[in-house]
Amino acid sequence: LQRSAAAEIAVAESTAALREIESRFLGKSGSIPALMKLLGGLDKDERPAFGQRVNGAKNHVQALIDERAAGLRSRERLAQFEAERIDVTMPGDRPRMGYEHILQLTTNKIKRVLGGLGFQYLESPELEEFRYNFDALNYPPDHPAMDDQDTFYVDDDHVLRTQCTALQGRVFESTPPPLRCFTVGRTYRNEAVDRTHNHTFHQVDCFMIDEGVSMAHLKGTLGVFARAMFGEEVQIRFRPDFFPFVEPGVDYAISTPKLFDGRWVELGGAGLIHPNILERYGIDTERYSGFAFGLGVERIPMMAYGIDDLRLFLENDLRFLEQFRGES
Ligand code: FA5
Repeated sequence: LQRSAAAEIAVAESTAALREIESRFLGKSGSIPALMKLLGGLDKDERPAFGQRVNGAKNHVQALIDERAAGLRSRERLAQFEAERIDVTMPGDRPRMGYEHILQLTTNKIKRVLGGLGFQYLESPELEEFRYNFDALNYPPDHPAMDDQDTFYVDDDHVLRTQCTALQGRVFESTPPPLRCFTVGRTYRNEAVDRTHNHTFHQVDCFMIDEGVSMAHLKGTLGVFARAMFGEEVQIRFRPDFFPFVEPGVDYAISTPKLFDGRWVELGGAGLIHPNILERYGIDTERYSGFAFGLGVERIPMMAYGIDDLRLFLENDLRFLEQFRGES
């Protein structure tokens, strides 16, 4: 019995196998305790010698098991260490880091530049009341821009704003001049989509009302703005244009020698705020005048990076967007 136990213990390959052997030989109903039970049936004088031998076998087997167990444990621990070994020299998996969208970067820059010129940034709703988008801005009742060919109507009184200029009435009705404010955000127009027009795009809209504000202030402000956005060599051209909310009205284009062969690209519209609007909000036109300008945000990175299709900005194709990783 002792020998067969020893043989089994010697080849036990795991702690679990050893435990099984232990219970078979030494456990409650194992073969060595079973021998002990025979003791009662023996002659009195045979008992001590038998008992001693069985005990001796029990201790011997227990010792073999303990010894083997210690060996197996250290082997198993080594195997576990090996399996869990970490190679600290392996290159790590970098977490995928997000980065700001090019339109967000442009918006941040616009905010820095206009904020630096003393203009206050204000939020204004994308789902806008018809009256702020049109009536407050001196549109006559039959103006074609109000046509649902051009404007997304949500109901009779609400539209998706077609221009960020809708901010003006909201400010004028609540805050007296002097004012210097701007907003940046999404605008929507129901128009045919092509490389330079989308149904959803972004605008900056900025205005200032104070004593003695003239076209010179407008040109000066737009000049600083354009140089901050496109660099020192940018040129700006103003031409007369019509918007119901300015008088006189202009559109302005920029040209830089680096891009589009120096061709003029229209950025937006501007002018002096129409006296009708100032009067409507009780602003004294003898004392105050103001300028306003608005422009397409997409036009800025288009010009700065030479992008010829503005639909790319909203398609979320990472091959396009990743090119602006790390820009500021
Ligand atoms: C306006 O929206 C006027 N609110 C601008 C303004 C503000 C004039 C203050 C005077 C005083 P306009 O419709 O031209 O004007 O649009 C201004 C600019 O937005 C355009 O020059 C262009 O850069 C951009 N834009 C207009 N429509 C789209 C479009 N569908 N997709 C992309 N950009 C557009």
